[in-house]
Amino acid sequence: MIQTMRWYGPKDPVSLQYIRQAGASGVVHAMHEIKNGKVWSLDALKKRKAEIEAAGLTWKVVESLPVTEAMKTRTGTFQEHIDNYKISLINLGKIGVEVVCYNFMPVLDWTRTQLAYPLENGATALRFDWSHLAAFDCFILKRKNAEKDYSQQLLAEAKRFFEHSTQDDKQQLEDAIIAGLPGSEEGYTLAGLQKAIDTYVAIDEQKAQEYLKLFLDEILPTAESAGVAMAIHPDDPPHAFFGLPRIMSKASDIKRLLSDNDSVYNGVTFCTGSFGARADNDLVQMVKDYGKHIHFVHLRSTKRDASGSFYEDNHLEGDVPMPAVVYELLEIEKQYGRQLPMRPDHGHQMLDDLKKPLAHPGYTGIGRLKGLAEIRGVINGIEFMHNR
Ligand code: DNO
Ligand code: MN
Repeated sequence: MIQTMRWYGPKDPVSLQYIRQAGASGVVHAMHEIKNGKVWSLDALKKRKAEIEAAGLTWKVVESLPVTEAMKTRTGTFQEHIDNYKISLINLGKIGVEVVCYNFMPVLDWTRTQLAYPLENGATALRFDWSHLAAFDCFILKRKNAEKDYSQQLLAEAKRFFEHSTQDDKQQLEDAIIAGLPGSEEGYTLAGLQKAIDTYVAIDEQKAQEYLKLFLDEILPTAESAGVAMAIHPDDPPHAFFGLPRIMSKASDIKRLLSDNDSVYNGVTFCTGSFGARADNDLVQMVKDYGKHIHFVHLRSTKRDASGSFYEDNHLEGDVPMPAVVYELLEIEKQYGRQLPMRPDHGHQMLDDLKKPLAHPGYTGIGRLKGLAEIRGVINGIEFMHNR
C-alpha cells in the first residue's frame, strides 16, 4: 500500500516535513483555498505539486474535489459547477493525480457530537452520540417535526442530557456538529443550517441516488479520459439524520453505485471507520466483493455501543477487524497488480498535541503518526508471513 497522510496545505500545523517524519511517502491534499465550485487551475496545481515534491513526498490522491450543494441538489449554478469540475479533473490528470475522493453527503460532511471526548488515558477522540444529536436537533436547531425521527427512549435521554447541559456544553455541541464542513460549504449559522436542510424537502433517497447517477453520467467520461478514478467517501456516520437523504452507508449502496455507472473509474474510498460504524457492514466481505473498485483507503476504527453511538478508538482496537481488513486489501493488490493509496484516517489528540489548538479535528500529527505506525506494523507482518 502507498502510505500517505492528509495535508491541509501551507497553513497546516502538521507540515510536509512532519508528514515525512511520520514515515508517509505521500500526501492526499486539496486546494482548500479555492472556493467550492471554482476551477482548480493547472498553474496553481503545478505550483502545489512542486511544493509537495520538494519536501520529498508524492501527490496522487485528491481529498476532496468538493461536490457543491448546488450539484447535489441540481439547483442554481449546478451546471456551471459541473463544467468546472470537469476542467479541474482534466488539470488534475495532467499533474499526475490518479484518484479523486469526493462525497455526496447532503449539507454536512462528517458529523460528530463531541470533538474532545476524554479517553481514560487522558487522550481525546471524536465521538458521535445519538442522544446528543437528538438534543441538538430537537432543542437547539428546533427542526420542525424532528421529534418524530427518534424513539421515545432516545428523546428521553436527549432531554435529560439537554437539561443537565451548561450553556458551554450546548455551545460545544453546536460547534462540534457545525465543524463537519471541510469538504462541504463554507460554514453555517443555525439559521443557515436549517435553510440548507430545507433545500432537500423534495429530495428523498431515491432522488438523491438519481442525482448521484446523473452527476457520474456527466463526470465519468471526463475522469476516464483524464486518467483519474472517482472514489466516493461513505456517509460518516453511515446513517440518515436531520431528515436528509444518505445514500452511501452500506454494502448495498456500493452495489447500486457500481451498477448505476459501469466503469472501473467509478469507485469508492473504503473508509473503515465510516462503514464500520454499522454492525451490518461486513468490512472484509465488502473488500472481497468490491475490491476492484476500491481506489483509496481510510484506515480507522470505531467503538460502537448498543445504541449505535460510537467513538473513534485506537486504530487496532474497536469494532474494525483491522488486520483482517488489511490482509484482504493486500490480497486485492496482488489480484489486480496495483498499489492502493491509504491513509490513517484521524487519530487521537494525545501527548504534546493536547497542548495545541485542534486545528483540524481528527488530524493531529501524533495521533495519526501512531495510527500509521501501527498499521505499517500490520502490513509488514502480513507481508513477512506471505514471503516466508
Ligand atoms: C473526515 C473525512 C471526510 C472526507 C470527505 C471526502 O475526516 O474522512 O471529511 O474527507 O467526506 O469527501
Ligand atoms: Mn474517512
